[in-house]
Amino acid sequence: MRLSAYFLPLLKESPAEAQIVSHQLMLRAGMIRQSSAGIYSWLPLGHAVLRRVEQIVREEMNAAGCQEILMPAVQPADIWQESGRYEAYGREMLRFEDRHERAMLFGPTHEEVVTDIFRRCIRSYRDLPKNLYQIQWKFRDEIRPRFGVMRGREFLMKDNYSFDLDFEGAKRSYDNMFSAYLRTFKRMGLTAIPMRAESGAIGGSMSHEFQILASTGESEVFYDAAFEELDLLAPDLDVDTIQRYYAATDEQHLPDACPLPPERLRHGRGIEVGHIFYFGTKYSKPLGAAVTGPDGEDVFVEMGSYGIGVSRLVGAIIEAYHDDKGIIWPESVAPFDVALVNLRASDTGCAEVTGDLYAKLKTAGVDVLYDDRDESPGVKFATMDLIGIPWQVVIGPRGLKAGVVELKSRASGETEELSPEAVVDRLAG
Ligand code: P5A
Repeated sequence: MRLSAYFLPLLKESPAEAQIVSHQLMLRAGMIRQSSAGIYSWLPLGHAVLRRVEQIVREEMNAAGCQEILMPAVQPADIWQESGRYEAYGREMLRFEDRHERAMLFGPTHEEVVTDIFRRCIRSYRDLPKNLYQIQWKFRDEIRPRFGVMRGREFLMKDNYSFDLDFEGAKRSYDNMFSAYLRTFKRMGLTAIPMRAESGAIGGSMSHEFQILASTGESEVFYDAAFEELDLLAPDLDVDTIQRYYAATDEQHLPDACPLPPERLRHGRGIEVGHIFYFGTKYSKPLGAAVTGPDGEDVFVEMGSYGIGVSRLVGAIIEAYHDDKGIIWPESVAPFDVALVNLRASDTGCAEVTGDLYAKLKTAGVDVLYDDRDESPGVKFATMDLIGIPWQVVIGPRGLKAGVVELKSRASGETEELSPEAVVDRLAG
């Protein structure tokens, strides 16, 4: 992509309404624009990151044995009346009527819809277990939408739902999701600590939130100092062991009942990027989602639901990866792999080498943003540092005399001089 043609509306100043760094940087870097309170448009740069985050989530869900579906954003009220949540959900639910005066709503979550699908399609225990997921926009009319995409009213969630015959199966599904979440966040460069949590409006008896530690996080968290050393993906560390380490959000943490000695208890703030629930038959019973069991008797299915805040993650990653110049994308979610910075667009030699590099990198499947604008080096560096592409290739007349260009890492700031051919080999390798 040539920067001269790219839709990238950068802002020089941090907008006054943005209180935390990720929100400021997303606006300044032209990733999002607010449409109304808590509702955003995703512009090309932001959209590219959102899609990459979504794709990692999708791959990990598929690898964990889940199947992708897509349920409607707009739902009928009657299934919520059946589950008993229609009144209970309160004003966070956006409710409206269609032209036939049927009560409808914009889905804040999908337990009812998926249970309705299940009860109409599955009859026998032989069809279990099942685990269905979607990546779909939700709407929650939050009292206080804030921090940009972190607490939006419209937001993108990956939600999945497991169906099992009994508690043992449901716990296996829960633990399977628990591990999949640790892997998913790790691939984005994030360490998420699983914490015992309240199950709130979703309900149920077992629940973990996945929290990224960050001073700007909305959750107050308490956890064992051991988490600072633990490799949560170590092959010899099983889910039960991780679940035995103490970590809890403030609603669950009772200072008097905390099993940790004071010197091992850490207290901080976190960003909740995922939340998983086991709730047994809370929805299957009222909605009548039963299968015929091995002995011929009907059994209400045991369910759990599992959510990842896909759009929130984009903000959370920036909270974890930035400096005073801008964003520093982990390679796994970066909107482009590499930026080409031509220091002298008017110099035919520089333009030729940059154009050639651009073509070769693209052919090799590398995603390139080519700054072909006629701007000063200072403006070009500031742009690339702000938007955070992991690698910058700087092409200037002085280097070209010696046959080299500069390869710079956004994260470490380290530079290396290489021939243009070597740059292609390195980045395409
Ligand atoms: C689990 C999947 C649920 O809704 N039902 C389906 C369950 N859980 S949850 O905790 O309420 O939400 C899951 C994740 O969605 C993100 N999230 C939000 N992101 C941005 N803005 C919001 N207003 C918002 N609300 C929830 C969080 O990451 C949460 O963990």
